Amino acid sequence: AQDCQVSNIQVMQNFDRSRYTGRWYAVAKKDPVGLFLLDNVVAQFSVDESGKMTATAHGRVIILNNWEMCANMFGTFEDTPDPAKFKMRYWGAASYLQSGNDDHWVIDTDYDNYAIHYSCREVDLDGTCLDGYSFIFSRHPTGLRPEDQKIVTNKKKEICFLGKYRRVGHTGFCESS
Ligand code: DAO
Repeated sequence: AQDCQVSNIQVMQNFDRSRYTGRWYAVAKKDPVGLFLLDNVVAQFSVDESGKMTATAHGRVIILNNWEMCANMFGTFEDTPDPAKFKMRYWGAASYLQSGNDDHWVIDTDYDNYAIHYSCREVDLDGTCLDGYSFIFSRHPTGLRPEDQKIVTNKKKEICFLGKYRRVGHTGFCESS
C-alpha cells in the first residue's frame, strides 16, 4: 500500500554502493519542473578511496531555448543515516549548465540489471511530493529485461510516479563528446 507520503517511501534495504558502481543507462524518466536532461542519459557511479560515492553523467540538453548540446555533469554524494539515501551536489562541466543539491534515493536495484532512482525536490504541505524526478536505469542500453519490468512498474506505483514517466532514448548523440 502507498499513501504517497515522501517520508514513508521505502528505499533499497542494505544498499551496497560498491555493487552499484559502473555504467547505468537511463531508460525512462519522470521529469521535474524545469526539466534538464532530455535523453541519451548515461550515469557512471564510482566509490573513491575514502568510500564516498561520486558520479559523472551525460545527456542531451537544450539550453538558451534552442541550443542542443551534450551536458557533462558531475555529482558528489553525502551520506545520510540511511545507506540508500544520499544528498547529491551536482554541477556541469560548463558554468551555464544546471547545478544544485538534490536528494538522491535508491528505491530498488538488483545491481546487475535495473535500478530505480527517486528525488523529491519539494514536499507539499500534505507530505506528498510536489516536484520530483526519477530515473529508471538499466545496465543494458537496450532497456529493461522483460522479467524486471513488473518489479519496476510496482516500484513506480509505490513512489506515486506511475504514469508520469517517458521513455529515454539512446541515439548515440553523446557518444562522441
Ligand atoms: O534532468 O531534470 C533533470 C534533473 C536532473 C538533475 C541532475 C543531473 C546531474 C546528475 C549528476 C550525476 C548523477 C546521476
